[in-house]
Amino acid sequence: MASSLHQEQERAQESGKGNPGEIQRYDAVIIGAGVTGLYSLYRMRELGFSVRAFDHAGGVGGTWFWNRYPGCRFDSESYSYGYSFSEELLQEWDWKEHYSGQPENERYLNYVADKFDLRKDIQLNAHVDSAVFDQTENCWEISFEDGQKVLGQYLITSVGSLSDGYTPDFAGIESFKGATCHTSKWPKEGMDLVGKRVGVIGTGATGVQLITEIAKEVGHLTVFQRTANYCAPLRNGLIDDETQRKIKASYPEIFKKCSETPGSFMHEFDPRSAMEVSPEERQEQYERLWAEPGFKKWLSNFRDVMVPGEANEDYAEFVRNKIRERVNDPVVAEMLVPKDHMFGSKRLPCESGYYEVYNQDNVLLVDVREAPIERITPQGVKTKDAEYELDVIIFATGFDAVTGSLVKLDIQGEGGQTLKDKFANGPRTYMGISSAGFPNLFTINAASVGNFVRAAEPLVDWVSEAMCYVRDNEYMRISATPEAENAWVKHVNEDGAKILRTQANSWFVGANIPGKARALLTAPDTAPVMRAKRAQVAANGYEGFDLQ
Ligand code: NA7
Repeated sequence: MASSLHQEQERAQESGKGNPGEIQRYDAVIIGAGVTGLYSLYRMRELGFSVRAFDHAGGVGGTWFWNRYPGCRFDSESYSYGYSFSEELLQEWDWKEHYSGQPENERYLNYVADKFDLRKDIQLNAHVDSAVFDQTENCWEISFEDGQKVLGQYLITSVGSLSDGYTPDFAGIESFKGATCHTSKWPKEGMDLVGKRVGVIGTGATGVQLITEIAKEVGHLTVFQRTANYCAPLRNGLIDDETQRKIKASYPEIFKKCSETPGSFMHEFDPRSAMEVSPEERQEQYERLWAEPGFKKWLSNFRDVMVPGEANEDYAEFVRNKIRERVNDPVVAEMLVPKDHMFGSKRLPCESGYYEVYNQDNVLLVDVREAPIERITPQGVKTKDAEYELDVIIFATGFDAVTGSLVKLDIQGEGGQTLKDKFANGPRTYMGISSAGFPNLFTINAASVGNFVRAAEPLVDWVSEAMCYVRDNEYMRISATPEAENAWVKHVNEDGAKILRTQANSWFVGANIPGKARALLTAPDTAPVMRAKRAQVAANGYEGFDLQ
């Protein structure tokens, strides 16, 4: 009898659903089974915590599950993006391309889930309704749309930084007779665009990848551009056997290099100033790096190319001229040349033939800053100047970044305060990871910046070690103190104002979402500085945290 009850409980634990009416309790409940959630699950389980991850998707992979639009791929080197925690995984997995595409990236994350037997602790198709902190039990009660509830001493939000797709509230959107789709909800079965009249709204990193790819098959393409971007050639390629061997032999060096650079990419700045060298030498370096793949063009360039000032503008003009060279019609070329923001103040898309698309006869570029979109009609898109008839409208209009997915979880801390209210004027955290009044909540998605997995792994390690510290010292809860939080918010606002990422209207500062408070959504510090700060905090007995 006892043993059958035990087996029943084990089965219930395994299915994760528990017996009817029973609430399962875990040390940590992880929301999200993307790159950060998968690693959080692995790491925390290794450290002996009972953990369960939940994701609203029907599969693992997060970003790489949802963003299956044509052309979606890395623009960090594939081998710098993968997990580093398992040497066996590193040696087993062959990246096929230098900048791997979504199907391969999704396959990789599924491979990881299988290899480390993560699926048994993951529940998919699980839509969180709310997460409420119970002050007497020191735990979170997480409720799901289907009525399921679970308890977790810790709540780990691995919900991604760019996961809450944003579609502008255009008038008449429901009246459109054709098909519509946001790029981050691209259907698994794909969309039939062959020979169709397709409109794409948005020319950020997503739009640039998508437009280049679908221009090969659509009947006619209309691109609605509000802001021209600085884009640079990706120069992707297949990885041959010899290179594969070299990559596998040099993972320690690759990861060491990434750990030393500001954004955790494998490119180091040239310590010289662009303005210190002769114009010829400067031009020679710009051209040489332009011919290289990926982000090297700016992250291995003169150190001041990525800071506001003369060098930044000099390089911006170099990139503008590269754009002009590739577009046949000078009027269209000028429309594609960015003039209203500094190079690097918005995310810099890498492309594979983007500008040549505008030399095709069946492609039309529409400037919707000049003539804004007034409404969507049953036939297509109506701007101030004209109506464009379409069969399909694709919204490549970005994300309510970093805080969007987080506040939608309806997280309620001490005294019933919601994270949504608390973040109404911008995020209020300590190092992006913890917020006063929300004990045992670690907002991993809000603290990761740069080359994603490189930033996420050390962060998850740090959080896991903090959890061990709490356990080993027999505390029950950990949360940021209001003083530490105030100091951090001040630092983000004051030091953030000096960096390139805050100089334009972009998702970095929430300026892409009407009504969202303008505030830097990530740390203003480089990745090595953030790691050092967190290490110092831990070494000082979790300074700035209240432990009870
Ligand atoms: P982004 O970079 O936020 O780009 C969104 C695009 O959509 C951008 O061109 C916007 O123009 C445009 N947009 C947004 N709203 C409108 C309206 N109302 N009318 C016209 N155009 C609009 O999102 P992505 O998905 O491309 O990239 C996000 C990140 O994913 C990227 O940084 C990478 O890290 C991966 P705007 O520039 O605001 O004028």
